[in-house]
Amino acid sequence: MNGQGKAVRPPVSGPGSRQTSGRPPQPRPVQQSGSRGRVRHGNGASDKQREDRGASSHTFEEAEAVSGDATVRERSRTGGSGATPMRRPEPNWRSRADAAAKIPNPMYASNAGTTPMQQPQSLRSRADAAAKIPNHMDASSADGAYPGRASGRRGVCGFLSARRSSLTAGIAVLLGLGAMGLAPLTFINKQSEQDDMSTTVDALKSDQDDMSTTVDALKRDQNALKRDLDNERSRTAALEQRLREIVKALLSCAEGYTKRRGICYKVFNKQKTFTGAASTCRADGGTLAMPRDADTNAFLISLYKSVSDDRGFWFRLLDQREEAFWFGLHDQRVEGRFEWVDGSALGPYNSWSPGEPSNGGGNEDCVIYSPRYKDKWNDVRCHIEVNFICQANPGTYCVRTFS
Ligand SMILES: [Ca+2]
Ligand SMILES: [Ca+2]
Repeated sequence: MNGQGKAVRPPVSGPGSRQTSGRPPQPRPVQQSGSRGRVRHGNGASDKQREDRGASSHTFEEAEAVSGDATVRERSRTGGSGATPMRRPEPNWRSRADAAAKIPNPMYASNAGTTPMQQPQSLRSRADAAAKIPNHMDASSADGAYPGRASGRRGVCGFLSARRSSLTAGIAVLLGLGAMGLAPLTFINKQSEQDDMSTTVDALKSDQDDMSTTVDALKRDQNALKRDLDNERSRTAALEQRLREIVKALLSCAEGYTKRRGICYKVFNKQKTFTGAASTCRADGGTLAMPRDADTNAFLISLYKSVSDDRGFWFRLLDQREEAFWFGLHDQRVEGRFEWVDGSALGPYNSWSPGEPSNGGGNEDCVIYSPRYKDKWNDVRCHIEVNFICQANPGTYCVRTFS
C-alpha cells in the first residue's frame, strides 16, 4: 500500500528533492479504480477531494483553504517534523477523505447514477452541467415558483396589519405637520393671487370705463347719424314729391286747358289784336290754335261756343264789336299765301267762308272764326280786337312754372 502511495505521491519540495530544478512536475493522470485508487494515489485523491469540496462550496479557492487547514492541522499533530501527510497517512484523514468522496454531488451525478469518479469529466463539462441545474432563486416572476416571495408578502402584510393603527397615527401626524408647514406658504400664495386679481380687476374696470366712454361717443354719433338720416329721408321725400308733381305737370295740361289728342287748348275770352293774342299764347308756352284738320276745327268751334257770351241778335246788332276768335293763320309775309303761326304752310285742309279770303281793302291778312259767317274762316284786318284760342303741348307750362 505504501509503495503504491509513493508511486503516485507528488514530489515534496525541499532541499533534497531531485525535482527542485529542471522540468516542473506534471500532474499525473487520475486512475479510475474507485475509492481504493483515490486512497493509493495520495495527492491525486487529495486533488479530487479539493475539486469535490470546491464544487460543494462553489469555489475552488475555498476547497484549497480547507485542504490547507487540514494539512496544517496534520503537520501540527505530527510535531512539525516536515513529513507530508501522504508520507504518513492517518486513519482519520483517510476516513474523512473517503467520506468526503462518498458524498453524492448532484452536479456530477450522471443519468446512470454513477459517481464522478466513475465517469471522468473535464472541468468545463462539469461547469456546463452545473449551469444546467435549475436554480429556484432564478425563478421568474411570471411562473411565481419562488416560494420566498409569497412568504415575504405575507410577512409584510402581517406587519402592516399589526401596526395599522400606529401607521395611521404616524401618517396623520405627518400630514398635520405638513399642513402646518404649508399653511404659511398657502397664505403667501393666496395673498399674491389676491394682489394679482386686484390688479386685474382694476385693469378691467379701467377698460370698462374706456369702453363706456366709447359706447357713449358711439351712441352720440349714432343719434347724430339718425338725425341726419331722418333729415335726408325728409329731403328725399320732398324731392320725390316734387318730382311726381313735375312728372304730372309734364303729362298734363295747364289750368284752363283742355287736352285733345295730346294737345292742350284754351279759349281766352279776352279781346286782343292778332299780335296781342299771339303774345298771350306764347306766354303760356304755346301758340294760337292751328286747326290743321276738320276734327280739330270742329273741336275748336265747340270749345269757343262753350265759353262765348252769346248776347243774342239784338245785342250783336247794337254792339258793333265782332264776336269772333283769332286762330293762328295769316298771310302777313306774302299776300295770298296763308301759313300757320309756326311757319308751316296752310296745307290741303281749310274751312273758308264762301267768298273768302277776300282781302277786303287790301289789308285783310289775319283769319278768325265768326258766328256771322256760320263759324267759317274769314280774313280780316289784324289790328281789330277779338277773343282768341291758344294751344300748347302738355307740360309746356312747367317750363314757365319751374324755370
Ligand atoms: Ca291778305
Ligand atoms: Ca275777308
